Amino acid sequence: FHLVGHSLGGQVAGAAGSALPGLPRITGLDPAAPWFEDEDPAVRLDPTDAGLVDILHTNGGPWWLGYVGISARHGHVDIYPNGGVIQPGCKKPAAGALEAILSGELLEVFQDLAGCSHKRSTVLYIDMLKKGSCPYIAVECNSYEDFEAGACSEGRVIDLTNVENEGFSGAGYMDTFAQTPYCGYHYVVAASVSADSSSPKGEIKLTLTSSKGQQTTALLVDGTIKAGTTQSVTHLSDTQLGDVTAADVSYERTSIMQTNTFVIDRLTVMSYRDSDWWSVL
Ligand SMILES: [Ca+2]
Repeated sequence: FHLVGHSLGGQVAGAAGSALPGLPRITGLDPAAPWFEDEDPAVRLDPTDAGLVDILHTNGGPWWLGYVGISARHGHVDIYPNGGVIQPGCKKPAAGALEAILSGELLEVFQDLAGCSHKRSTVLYIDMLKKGSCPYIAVECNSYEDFEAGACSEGRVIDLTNVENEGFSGAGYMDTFAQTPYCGYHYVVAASVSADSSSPKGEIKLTLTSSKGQQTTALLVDGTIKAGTTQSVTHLSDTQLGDVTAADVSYERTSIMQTNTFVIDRLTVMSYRDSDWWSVL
């Protein structure tokens, strides 16, 4: 048996598991937080409820601010798509509340708010079961911020369509798109900015072209471009790149008072999935 439960159902699956010794697996899809988070493991989903407890967190946060799911790790495997709080294409509760008041469409907006990020866990899970054209992987990392900054390029890569055979225990992070196909190809893009550059403020985008002609545009920096450092980012591409052979740099400065010369000495692109490195000088 493999129990899969969404929201309150995730907590119910935990209760069922604690009453059924030997249950092999429970998958919790954004298990509900109100009245469960920080409570005793006996009354909530926890790793003792099944041989493998894996959780997708998609709307974790304080329930009094409108979030529905638990954000803390409560399983053997805890996966945080897009950081696990707000999903792409969904609104933050506070911003949505303002919109609801302004538009007068309170009921519609609140229904959308309560559901969008929270329900995304079920949408993603069903998509994973279908094993479609793009990979569902997550990367072991200490935090979503580190993952986004490309700091976990050596973290373990977990195949989410095969969690039961991965033997992994810990927290994993991934990005998705706002609509189907949600999954994509994760890359670390890292650029060494020469020490004799200025450190201007602005936005750097890199359009990478592979030898087979695929292209993707990564936002490398949005803020201060730090001279003498390596700027890195995790980028989700909708196409699988082959060898990256060219990179077009676009720079939009946000401060007119500063000099804005910077030199990228070295650019590397790594696929999390294949762990192969390519260099573009
Ligand atoms: Ca329990």
